[in-house]
Amino acid sequence: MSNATTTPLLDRMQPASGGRVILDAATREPIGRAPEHTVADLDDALARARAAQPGWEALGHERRSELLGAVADRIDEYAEQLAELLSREQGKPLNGPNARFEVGACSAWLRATAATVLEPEVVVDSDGVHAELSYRAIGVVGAIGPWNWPMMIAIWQIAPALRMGNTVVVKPSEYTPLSVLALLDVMNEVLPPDVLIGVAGDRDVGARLASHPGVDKVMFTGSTATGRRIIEGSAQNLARLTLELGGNDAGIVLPGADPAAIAEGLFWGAFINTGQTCAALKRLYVHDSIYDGVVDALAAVTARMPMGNGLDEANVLGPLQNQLQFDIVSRLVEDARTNGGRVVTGGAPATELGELFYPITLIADVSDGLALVDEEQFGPVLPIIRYSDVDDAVASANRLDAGLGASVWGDRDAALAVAARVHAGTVWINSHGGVHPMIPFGGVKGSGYGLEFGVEGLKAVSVPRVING
Ligand code: TXE
Repeated sequence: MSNATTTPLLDRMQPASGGRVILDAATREPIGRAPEHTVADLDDALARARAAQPGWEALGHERRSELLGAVADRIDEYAEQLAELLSREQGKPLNGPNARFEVGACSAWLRATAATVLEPEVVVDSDGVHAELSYRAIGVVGAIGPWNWPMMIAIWQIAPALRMGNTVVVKPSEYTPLSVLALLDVMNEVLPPDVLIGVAGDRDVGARLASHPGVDKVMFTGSTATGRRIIEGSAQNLARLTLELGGNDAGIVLPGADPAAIAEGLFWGAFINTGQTCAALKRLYVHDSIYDGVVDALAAVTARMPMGNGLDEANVLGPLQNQLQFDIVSRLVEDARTNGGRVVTGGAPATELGELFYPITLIADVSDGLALVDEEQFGPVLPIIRYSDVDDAVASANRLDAGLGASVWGDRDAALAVAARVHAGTVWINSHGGVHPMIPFGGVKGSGYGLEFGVEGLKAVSVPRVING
């Protein structure tokens, strides 16, 4: 199998000279160069976005929605090229809930966002008082994204912002600029000039975007450490913030749950995108009565999920995207082993597949306090912890400074009662990590603040205006 093809989309993004060489995550061969924009380029982009904003807002909701629908159609036309580029740069396979799925989510999200309406609300209408709350565009939105779901998360930030009449400057992760720039290139075949601009720079460009006086709102998905810096930056420009800072989602499997029935859901909850997902299941608490059954059932599912080069249709799991993340995963597994964790499957790099491949690794018989449990692994390893009292499992789920998602598995009524005690932005019942364009999504505690998606997501990229009288 050859993965040396280049897509026409990739060709048309190549800078005339220089640029950052981007490697294929699976083969570590160069796939192209990404432009390296500077802080001066960013200033220029923001000025252009500012100039374009009033015209975009003036088009009105209906026309903007039409255009977003046309953008979605155009993404669909390029879907296979986009998916191939994403697969090579990010590492996720074409097949499974991966690259084609991600590109499909981009157009689906655009269409759903285009169809969502944020109605004005009459808040008081009595005793001679009439007050109405409505929303209008903020202005220029800065969108700073990560490398794990680079296209989909960019769309999560862009779609509501454009829908409400803002213009957007996007700063993709330095690990995955090509995927995002290609997506923007396709979108810009439809959108008016300067409504959506990509600036592919490093952390300095990100920091400047977050604190720039020409930015009114920052949408950020990335690490908690960077999120804190963005908050500091916003002291300078008073930009409003939506911060999605990852998490350390707990899953609680209740007594009585059927291990065979839930194993595949647990597997994909933990290992979608080879574990590199913000709202993935990252620590699993299983009741003593079914502990061995759940571990065995998860191992059985793992055995039938092929990992390898993403362009091979057989594969549904890929490499880690970058060396840093590979090193984090390796370190956490070694530490768990040293501290008594039982490696059920995996446990050492899969070097036969390539430099950044790490197999699905299940580690049993561990407890809270272990680094693998307490830190976000963001990769293909899952600690499985035994509990005997549900109160202890809830306390464990809530003890960390993270609160993006969580899940409870078992009888629905019992699970709902437990879910009500879990401190997380979303608690899934008998599944983990599914998102929907109309269901608000966002974290609590160290996972950040602000909601994305649906009507709440539109409010987050708007400013309120009360008409009183
Ligand atoms: O994130 P960063 P990285 C977690 C995961 C991973 C860790 C680091 O645990 O190991 O974060 O990943 C830009 N001002 N997640 O290094 O550094 C940067 O250029 C403004 C969870 O990729 O936060 C990039 O575009 N922007 C996460 C983006 O911020 C700055 C997904 C994210 O980079 C900046 C990915 C600054 N001072 C990793 N510094 C999730 N929530 O799912 C950097 N950037």
